[in-house]
Amino acid sequence: METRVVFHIDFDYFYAQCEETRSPELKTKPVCVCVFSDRGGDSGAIATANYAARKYGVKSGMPISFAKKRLEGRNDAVFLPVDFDFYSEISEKAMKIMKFNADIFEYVGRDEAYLDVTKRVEGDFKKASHLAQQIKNSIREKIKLSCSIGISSNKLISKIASDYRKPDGLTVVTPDNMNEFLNPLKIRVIPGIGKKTEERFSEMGLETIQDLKKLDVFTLNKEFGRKNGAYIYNAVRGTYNEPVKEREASIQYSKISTLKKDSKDYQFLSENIIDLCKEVHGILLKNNRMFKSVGIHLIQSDLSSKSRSRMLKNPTSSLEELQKNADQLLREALENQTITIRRLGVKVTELSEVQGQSSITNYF
Ligand code: DGT
Ligand code: CA
Ligand code: CA
Repeated sequence: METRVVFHIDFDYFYAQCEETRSPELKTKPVCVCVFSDRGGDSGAIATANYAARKYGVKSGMPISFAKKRLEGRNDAVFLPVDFDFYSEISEKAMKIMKFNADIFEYVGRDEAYLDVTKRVEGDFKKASHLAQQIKNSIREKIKLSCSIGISSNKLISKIASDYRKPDGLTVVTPDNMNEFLNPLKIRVIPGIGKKTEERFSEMGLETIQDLKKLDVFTLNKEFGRKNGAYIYNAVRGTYNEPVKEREASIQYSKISTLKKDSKDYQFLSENIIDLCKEVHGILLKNNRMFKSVGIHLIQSDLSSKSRSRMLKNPTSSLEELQKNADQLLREALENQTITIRRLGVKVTELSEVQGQSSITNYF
């Protein structure tokens, strides 16, 4: 089989770095990007933090109040609310540069993607490393963003490699030095292996990838099930062979709002859903898009949430269609509803461009 050359590209401290691009004075300060819950005050969690804040132990997922404690000594620390629209805008621009430089481009999420570049570098890892450097330079110049890139012959090792040196890293793992690279790494670097699995291996006296190679596929299957067993078996040997698959970012438009009062009254909630649909529809119009999937999101008074979505037969840009579907989803979601709802959201996905100016008017 031909050796592939695969990049995994991951933006460094993404949300926080986006904030730095629009306010460069933040660069020297600890920056925490927060998902504030609407309880007010400091309730909510840290989405991510820049490296200045990480030095104090601030981590993704940590309660905002914890992060504030850790940064108590730094009166220049900054806590900003998330601005997903802005991060998506930046992501879209950076993804364009990547796509332009790939034979096959696979979008993974706002801040990461896989690129198969085998053809354009003719299977040569030296050329690949040059190309990666060019991509990094281009993203830095045009978007003021740093990223880390891992290069190897398969997606999994590239992902591990992009995380190996951060921020602004470039790690090349050729087929010849693959084992040398993998062997000493902690088991936890394998994507999908969480704390629990790591602990189980640790109880068996296994800490590194080299240790894991002692287990045959039957033992792994018995311990973790066939699918996971095979995954781990191949992962540690560099024989995980999922190809890079063409995939574009799936854009979605959504609006969410906090209700004037917590309620489980259908009539009241329905009026709110209808208004949210109007707002979402405004965004669709502005972007000249049709949708094929509608979803609603209910955040209940205890902050737990419920979602419902449905796929339509055909793409449409009709407001009436949007409202009808969102309203039906609301009815479904409210069956046997016991606690009240605090926030409501509507989203549309599976978007496509409205072809031609005439068709957009036809839809109304
Ligand atoms: P790094 O390690 O330099 O790649 O840092 P990030 O922040 O880019 O981390 P990554 O790649 O794991 O995640 C990308 C973005 O996803 C990050 O900027 C914010 C968001 N995110 C990650 N973990 C969490 C989390 O626990 N909660 C929330 N709300 N967002 C998160
Ligand atoms: Ca990242
Ligand atoms: Ca990431």
